[in-house]
Amino acid sequence: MKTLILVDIQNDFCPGGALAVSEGNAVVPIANQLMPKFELVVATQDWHPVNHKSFASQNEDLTIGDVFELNGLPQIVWPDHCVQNTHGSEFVSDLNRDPITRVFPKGTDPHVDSYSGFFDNDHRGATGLAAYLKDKNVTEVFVMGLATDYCVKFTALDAVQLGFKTKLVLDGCRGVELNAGDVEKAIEEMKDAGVEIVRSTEIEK
Ligand code: VGL
Ligand code: ZN
Repeated sequence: MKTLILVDIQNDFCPGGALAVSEGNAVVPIANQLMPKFELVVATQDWHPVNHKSFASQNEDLTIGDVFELNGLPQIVWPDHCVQNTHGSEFVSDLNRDPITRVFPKGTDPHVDSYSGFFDNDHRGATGLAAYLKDKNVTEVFVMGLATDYCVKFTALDAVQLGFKTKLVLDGCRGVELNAGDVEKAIEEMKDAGVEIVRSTEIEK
C-alpha cells in the first residue's frame, strides 16, 4: 500500500508566518490534487510548547540561525513558531483535511527538537507514525511539504531507514534555505540515501 505523508503544511511555514518559507503555500494545491490518488494520507504537525528550547525567546543571548548545544545535539535557534493551539500551528485553511486519516504532532518536548515526522532529533522519542504505517502494511511512502531542508528531509531519511520505499514529491516541497544551496544539498542527501525524486504529475492512482 502506498501512502502520502504531508509534512508540516502549517500557517507559520507560509508567507506571513513566523518561520515563513518562500512560496510555502504553493504546496497546498499539489497536496489537494495528490490526496485522492492515495489509499492512505497522513500528516505531521509541528506542535511546540510555548517554551520550546529552540525558540529565539528562550535564547535571548543568541540570534535566529545561530547553533547551540541542546542536550548534546546541535540546535538551530528558530523564531518562535508553531506554538500549540495558535493560528500559526494550524494547517493552512485551503488544505483539504478530509482525506487525512491521522495527524502526528511532533516537537512537543521542550528539550529536544523534532524535524522528522517519525522520531525526535535524538531518535529516542517516536511520534507513532512508524508503528501506524507498519500496522497498515504500508510499503511505499511519498513525502512532500515544508520544509525541504529540515522536516521533509529528515522524514524522508527516516522513512528509508525504516525500510519504506521512499519518494520525494519535488514540486510539492519548498525549503527554508537559511544558507544558499541548502535545498539542493538536502535533495542530494536524500538521493544518496536512496530516496527517489518524483514530480506530482508523474504520480498515478
Ligand atoms: C521545521 C524548523 C523548525 C520544518 C520545523 O517543518 O521544516 N523547520 N521546525
Ligand atoms: Zn519547529
